[in-house]
Amino acid sequence: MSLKVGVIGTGMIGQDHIRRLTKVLSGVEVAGVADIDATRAAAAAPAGAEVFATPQDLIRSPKIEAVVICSWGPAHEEQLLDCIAAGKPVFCEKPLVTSAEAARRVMEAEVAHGKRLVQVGFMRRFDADYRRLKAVIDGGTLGLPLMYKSVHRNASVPVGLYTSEMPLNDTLVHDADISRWLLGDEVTGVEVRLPRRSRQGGELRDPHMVLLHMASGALVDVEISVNIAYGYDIRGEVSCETGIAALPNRPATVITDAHGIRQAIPEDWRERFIEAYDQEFREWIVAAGQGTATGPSTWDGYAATLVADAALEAVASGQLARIDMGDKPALYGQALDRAA
Ligand code: NAD
Ligand code: ISE
Repeated sequence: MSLKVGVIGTGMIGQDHIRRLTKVLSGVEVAGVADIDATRAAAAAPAGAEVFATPQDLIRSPKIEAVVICSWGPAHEEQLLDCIAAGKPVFCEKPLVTSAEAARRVMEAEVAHGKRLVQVGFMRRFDADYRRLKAVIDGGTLGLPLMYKSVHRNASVPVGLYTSEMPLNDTLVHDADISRWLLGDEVTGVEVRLPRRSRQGGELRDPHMVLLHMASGALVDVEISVNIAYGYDIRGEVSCETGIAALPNRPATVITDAHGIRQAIPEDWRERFIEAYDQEFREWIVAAGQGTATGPSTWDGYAATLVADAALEAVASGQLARIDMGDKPALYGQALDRAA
């Protein structure tokens, strides 16, 4: 039996997820699509899939058992609330929503429903290199993690569509989530420093140097560069009490020619995280088939939203912006170990 899925938002990542749901993964079928751009939805619809007039029609259709949201961040709240009201498991691309209040509304609805329905698209947690790195930290052989360095470089971002807030409320959310997950910790404060502006992005505020203060006292420094030109470069290194654990360089064919000896760098997130996206959907399909969700939760999406809000506040004030997450609903499990 295949899980019948409806995809909302058929832009860049929506099309890539439709490709993996139809051509790569098994046990799933894209039975419907919807987009405010009906022409784009029709062009992206796989053979046999219904093109729904609105996301609400798709969510409520008896043909659709589970939903994948790939629309713009500001549209996520309403679509998530509709999925929860319909009792349908939903995979929602990051950011979960675009304000802390919206995240709390989604959490309240899911808690009232009584069982997890939402998985957030923090795909790094499904990447084999990050999983091996976490296993080393959790194994404890290097002692406690003290500092983490997260480097997040994009070759370029869409001109005009990607604004100066987005390095913090669209891109940093991945580093915030992976830091919490890797270190088993919570973010309690954020500082941001603005280095010399890159001329690559015109007026765009880029790059950013972000410092996350963790509840354990560990510190995370994050470089966000979104117009670095040479490629999509993601790095991570954890400094512990008696050693260092780092992500490896991605294996790539070594080319030797008149320009020297070199290895290709991924162009963008689609290439760098291709296996991680596949794996996050494998695990989602299993959970959704059982009427629930696994992996990054609404609570995790809320945490990343608070970090984004605090980072924007820190840019404006030049000061440390503090975060108070409030109590964690029992639905989302115990407080993180090292966050106590
Ligand atoms: P995009 O602009 O290429 O596509 C977004 C699509 O959503 C468009 O086709 C647009 O018409 C549609 N849309 C907007 N509002 C809608 C609404 N109310 N109802 C239905 N459709 C609507 O953007 P994208 O790059 O595909 O990003 C989509 C989402 O995925 C964003 O939240 C983004 O942050 C996230 N994303 C995640 C990753 C990742 O690595 N996990 C990578 C890229 C994008
Ligand atoms: C994009 O939306 C993503 O989520 C990518 O993973 C990230 O690297 C990029 O900066 C975002 O704009």
